[in-house]
Amino acid sequence: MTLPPEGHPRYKSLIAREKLVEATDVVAKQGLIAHGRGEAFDYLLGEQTCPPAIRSIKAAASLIRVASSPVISVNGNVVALAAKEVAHLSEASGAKVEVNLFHRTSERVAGLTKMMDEVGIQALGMNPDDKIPGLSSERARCCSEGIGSADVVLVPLEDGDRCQALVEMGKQVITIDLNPLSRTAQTAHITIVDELTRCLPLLTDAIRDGVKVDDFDNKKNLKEVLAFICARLS
Ligand code: PTJ
Repeated sequence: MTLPPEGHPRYKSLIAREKLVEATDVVAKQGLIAHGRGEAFDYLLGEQTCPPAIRSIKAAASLIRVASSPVISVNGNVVALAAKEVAHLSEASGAKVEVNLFHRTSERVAGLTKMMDEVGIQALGMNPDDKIPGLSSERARCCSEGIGSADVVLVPLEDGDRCQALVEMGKQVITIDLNPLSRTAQTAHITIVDELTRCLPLLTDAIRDGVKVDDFDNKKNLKEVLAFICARLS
């Protein structure tokens, strides 16, 4: 990995790019485009966890705490950027981890499973025996002991169709997406508009602290994120 100097103003951002570029055997090429889009939105947010995101993190922690079968669905970008943070979240919450890919190949699933293995997590996904209804092709494939039977699914950096399909299956869906306008952000029950590696430790801490939230309005929260961005721009 080509390391930028530590004091570089864009240090974290450059490290994230390097991680993705280094893992191009398991990260989809489209994942690099998705990352660039995320970076643009993070710029607008000031590369910080905004107050509405803090509230959605608490709501997500509260929901995961009461879930009976929570699952963290991971894709190429998520594992390349945040395998350790996902492992910590899984340990704190008891959530299973499943590799569930948009651009699925068995080589990519095997590579990503191995990367999760290296941080101590036995991820599901290698032997899918279930399907997410309403989705065509490979991206519908999932595991019955994972996403198939989950009551709460965390889907960071998800595509809109699959998020919608999970909601239609009756699951409670939490997403992490820097774009508050994306279809996923608008469809999930709880949307954390924050950068993945920045918010996962906050979510893990909130679960460990036993945070409880009684009511949460995702549409209202998304409006607050947009208001936060607008206020920064004006
Ligand atoms: O590994 P695969 O095959 O499952 O493919 C994964 C990608 C990411 C390519 C696939 O899910 C995809 O195409 O996603 P989208 O539809 O481009 O959506 C990704 C969303 O995540 C976009 O709205 C981005 O703004 C957002 N995003 C990108 N990087 C981050 C992010 N959100 C939070 N943190 C990030 N680091």
